[in-house]
Amino acid sequence: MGKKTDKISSSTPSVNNENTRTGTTVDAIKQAILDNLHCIQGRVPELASRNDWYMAVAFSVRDRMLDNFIRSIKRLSEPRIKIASYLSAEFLMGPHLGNNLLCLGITDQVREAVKELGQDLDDLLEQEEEPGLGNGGLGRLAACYMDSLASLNVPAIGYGIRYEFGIFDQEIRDGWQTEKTDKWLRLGNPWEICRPEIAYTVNFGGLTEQYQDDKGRLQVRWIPYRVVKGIAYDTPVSAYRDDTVNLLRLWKSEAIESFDFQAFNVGDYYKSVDQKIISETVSKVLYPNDEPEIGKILRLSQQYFFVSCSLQDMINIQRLRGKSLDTFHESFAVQLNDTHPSIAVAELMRLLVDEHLMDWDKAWTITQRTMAYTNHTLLPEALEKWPLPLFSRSLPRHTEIIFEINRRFLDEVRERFPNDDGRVSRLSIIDETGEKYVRMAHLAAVGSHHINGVAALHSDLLTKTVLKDLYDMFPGRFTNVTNGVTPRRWVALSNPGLASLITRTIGDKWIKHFEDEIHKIEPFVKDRGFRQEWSKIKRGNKERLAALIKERTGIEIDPDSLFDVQVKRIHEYKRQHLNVLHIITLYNRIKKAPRKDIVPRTFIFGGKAAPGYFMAKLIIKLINSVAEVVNNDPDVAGRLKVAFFPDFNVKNGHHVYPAADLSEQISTAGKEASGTGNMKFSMNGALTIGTLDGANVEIREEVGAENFFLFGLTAEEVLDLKTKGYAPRKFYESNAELREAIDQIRSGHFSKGNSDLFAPLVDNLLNHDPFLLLADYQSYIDCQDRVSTAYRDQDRWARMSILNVACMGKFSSDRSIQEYCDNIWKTKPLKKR
Ligand code: F58
Repeated sequence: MGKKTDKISSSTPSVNNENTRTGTTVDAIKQAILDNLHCIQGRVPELASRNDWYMAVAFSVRDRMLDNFIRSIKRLSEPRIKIASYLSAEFLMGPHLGNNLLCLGITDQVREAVKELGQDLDDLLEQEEEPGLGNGGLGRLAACYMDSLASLNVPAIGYGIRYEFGIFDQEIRDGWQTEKTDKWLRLGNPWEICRPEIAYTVNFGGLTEQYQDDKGRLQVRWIPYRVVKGIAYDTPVSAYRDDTVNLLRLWKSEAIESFDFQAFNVGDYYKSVDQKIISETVSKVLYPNDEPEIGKILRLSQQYFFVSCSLQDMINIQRLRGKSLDTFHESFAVQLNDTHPSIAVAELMRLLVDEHLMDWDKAWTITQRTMAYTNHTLLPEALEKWPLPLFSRSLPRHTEIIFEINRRFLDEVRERFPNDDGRVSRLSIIDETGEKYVRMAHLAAVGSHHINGVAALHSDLLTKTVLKDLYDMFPGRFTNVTNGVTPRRWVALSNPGLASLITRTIGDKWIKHFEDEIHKIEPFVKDRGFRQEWSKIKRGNKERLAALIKERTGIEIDPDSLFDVQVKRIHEYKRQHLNVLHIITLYNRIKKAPRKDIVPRTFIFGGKAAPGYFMAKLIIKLINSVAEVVNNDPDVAGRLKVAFFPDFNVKNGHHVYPAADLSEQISTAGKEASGTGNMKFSMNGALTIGTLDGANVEIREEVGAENFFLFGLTAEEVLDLKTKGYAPRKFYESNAELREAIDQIRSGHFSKGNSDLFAPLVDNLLNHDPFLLLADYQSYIDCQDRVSTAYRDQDRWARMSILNVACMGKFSSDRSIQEYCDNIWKTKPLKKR
């Protein structure tokens, strides 16, 4: 590393000091770290803890982002720039330090500087507690999109909630999941900037009343029962080797002072403290469920809280631009990440009509031109709806507004489809078929100019199933944007070995222009040396994962075995238990023919279950129970191993995806909206075994049928089978291997003779099997046999692996974001200054 010594002028005030705040030589960075250790952590090196060093390094890196951050924020107030506002209740950003070093291009210098200070950069990277402000795919997608927005120089703000406690930490005790609160802020968060002066008030409860304004017009005033304040916390999100540093603005809830004073003045000190606690509760904790929980008033408060703060913030930016609210939709493209922020439709109406006295029709046009809605699910039970009584108690004014939106909307429906009361009732934003509910997907769809699914199959099925009536009403609004993931974090950062080989082979443009560049490695599939190097890198990644699994679980795994990996939330539709049936089948085959030559496999699972999702937790217990039997049976030693990697999160994902040989994408066709883990695996050279579900369909199209292990019923066949009447027991009775596996689970073979433990799982499979495991079992097993055969030919496997990566260009989130910009937001990248 070149160690140019930039002279430090003693007369330069430190804030403007080129060297310590912005310099990128090893010496400048070293000095910066020491300064921050001294000035921010208040420590001398001899007494500094690892966290002190981590903080000092993180602040030094952040310092180097600030010039561009400040410049990018300033540009947000330029009148003609259209800002993409990504509203999401979840942002699963993952650890920042490594990614920011990568974006700034200073990893080597910082590594050296840290080394000269007696520290190890990898230890400090490990020290970072990741902000787990999301549950899974949806939150991680938002993070990949923030990365791409910055790298494409699109002016953008991500708006969300600064949960004090993110997704719980998972521990495995006696094979069961236990949850521990995620105290991610405990040691401080060096990446955020708190901005107490950027604060908005948010009302809850109370009632509304009419009044006449000074022009004699009838207006509505909301008199709330409670008022809380939202404070902005800003995190910079940097482009890869470019100037844009966008803004992730998360809101923390606090008490408003006036409430304290009110109570204090009448002497009720405790009541004022109560108020503070209640107010702070709003942003306290992320709901850890992967399906919406009906009737949780706090969840509705969270949604309204962050949406209201965000829209008020946008209106404030519009004011700073000196522009009228009449052109709000020209300044902002608001994307609703699922229905969680869909109250934005009613809130923007309220702000425009009640607070800014705009007339209804104009406000509605602006609202519709501003909002767009992304749907992420096909499970009808996952479509969000709020019980009307609860909703109207919290948001009385929004209820009125929604009723008025609905009244006008249903008039349109009646006009388009006369004498079709069934349709009117199905389309109504208010579900009145029994207990009354507010249907959030309907609110979002009615108030948006575009509605998109997240993979081609998903977008198509939406128009035929859960959103069919809305599609019939607004066919022109529906579109598809297939998800993508960022190649920066998911290849360049997490798989440095592979990244370096690719760069040595085709140059480094692939990191920024993945879609156009990555296919250039394809010709090298013919190069034996390249293939060997490719395999060597995978082998190294597998060794490192093996060491980590040993450290975390005590389980020893063989890096020469096929690493067969399924990491994702635990859910019945994702069918981790189908994977388990395959493990048991292989186990039984070996037991029957101990000398049989089989391809050694290591099955690796990871993922969290919603704390209240009994069946998902039982599946975790099943995996661990089968693991215990298989891993300790001398007959299968050296051939089968099963490991459950605890606490799967972004940070752990960095180690898992690059080490996989086989990626399990085995959901029931028609249930997984897209999947994004499937893309991360494939980008890292794992082959996929999967159904024709979500983005698997498009991955297979890209990599070619011959490089993808396909099995199972299609979405259409699934529907067909269910309509005709599905009898899982028939499959059980007619398939000896399947019967044996299920009987073993039932009899207690994997649970020390306890035949009660897995009874709910087995009963469900035999009597209902809503996700068709038994119907797909044989097809899956046969496909897995083909996988094993293919793996025997390591050279062929390497070819397939290379082709997988070469064909992944489409699945860069840069491509997805470009489509959002071109087709939905009509935003343009910032022009260079
Ligand atoms: C996921 N949804 C989809 N929801 O399941 C997955 O197929 C898709 O790839 C991904 O979105 C991105 O589009 C998902 O992760 C949640 O976690 C919600 C959290 C809040 C409650 C409802 C589920």
